[in-house]
Amino acid sequence: MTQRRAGDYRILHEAALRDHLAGLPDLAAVLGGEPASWSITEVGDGNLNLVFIVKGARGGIAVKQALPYVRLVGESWPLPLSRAHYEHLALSRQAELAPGLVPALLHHNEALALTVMELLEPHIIMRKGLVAATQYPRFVDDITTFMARTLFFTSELALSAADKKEGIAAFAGNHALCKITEDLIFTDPYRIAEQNRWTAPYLDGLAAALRDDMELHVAISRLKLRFMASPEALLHGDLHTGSIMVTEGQTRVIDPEFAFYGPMGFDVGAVLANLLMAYFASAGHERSPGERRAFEDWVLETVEKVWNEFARKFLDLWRGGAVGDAYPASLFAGEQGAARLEAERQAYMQRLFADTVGFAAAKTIRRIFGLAHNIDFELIENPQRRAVSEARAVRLARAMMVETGAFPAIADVTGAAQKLRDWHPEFATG
Ligand code: SR1
Ligand code: MG
Repeated sequence: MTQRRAGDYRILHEAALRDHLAGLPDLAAVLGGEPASWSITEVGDGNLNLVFIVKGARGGIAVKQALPYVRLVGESWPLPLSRAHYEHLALSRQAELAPGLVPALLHHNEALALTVMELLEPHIIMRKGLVAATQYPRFVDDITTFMARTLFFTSELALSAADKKEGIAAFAGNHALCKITEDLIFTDPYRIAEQNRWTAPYLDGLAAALRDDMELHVAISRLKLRFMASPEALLHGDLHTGSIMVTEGQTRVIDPEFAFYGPMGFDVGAVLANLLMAYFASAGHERSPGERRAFEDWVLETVEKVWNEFARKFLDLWRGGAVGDAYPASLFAGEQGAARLEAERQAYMQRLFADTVGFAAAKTIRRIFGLAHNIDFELIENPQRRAVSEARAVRLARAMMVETGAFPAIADVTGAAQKLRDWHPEFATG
């Protein structure tokens, strides 16, 4: 990693960014026209960084700069700029492994923690589209290709032990971002923490119940340990629907600043959890009963297809060209060996599915009781209606986390979600 010299970094506001870009001929050519004519708009609505859209006479670019603190909270919560280095590294790796599914990289300045990418237009953040009940026909194929290829090809199923360890080492320094996840997802929602919040007063009882629920504390702690101690593959690390930009015909995965080597189910579970939250939030957005049913059916169908297609593609890669150091071919010779290896692949996927179910549950609970919420629920204006949607999601999540074995297949998850669609928690009926 390039050494960052103290004093090299400064936050680039509009004028400084214009000067910086004007000094980069390749980018100036993409934009076209005189630098003074470029429009520069800060559009970042994420929790951590500055994001600018810059447009010139010829074209546009997206510029992301890491701040030395958590934007959502402020300077009281410092955060290393090195996350921009890991994000750039992950984006480069993902571009090789899943071409066309991440934004093209145009420029990176390590000292400024600044990355310039192609402008994705007319793409929108998928979460916004889901709130508006938009269906995305390409999503399943694209996201499952992205996950199957980035996870498989960075695991020992495809890599030598040495290359895998080099990969782990390259991302090992991103521990401050891992720590955010360890605290905000795997710890804080289950204890009193200053930054927790929920839809009060309706969910006060549920929040208190989470803090006393020992079965849940064991389950979340097991998941936390898996997150911390299972470097299976290079994860995106924050693969929610706010990290995916879409049109009806294209999907692009953005923002891998939480990338590190972790358990594969964490990425897959993130996608499924965010679809399930879109499903439960949908009832809270309807203006007349049932008006979003077609969308809700599509979401549940998408949940099933995401797992099924991911598993199919991952297994195809494994069956087709596994040259990694795990499962040496010489140990699985002949017909009997082939059959035993295939049984082992099925067992591997079953274990990965159980991880996915658990992590999806953890990802759901953190968005309802932790610091960082999502607009799926937050944009439901009436707090009681919001709480009803959230309570349904939490009921499913608790079951998924504590009774993971009761969900052996993805249809068990969608079936349980469907049953909860019209369930009314006590605070709504009393
Ligand atoms: C303090 S950062 C809060 C959340 O924003 C990111 O998108 C991650 O999900 C993180 O947990
Ligand atoms: Mg992000």
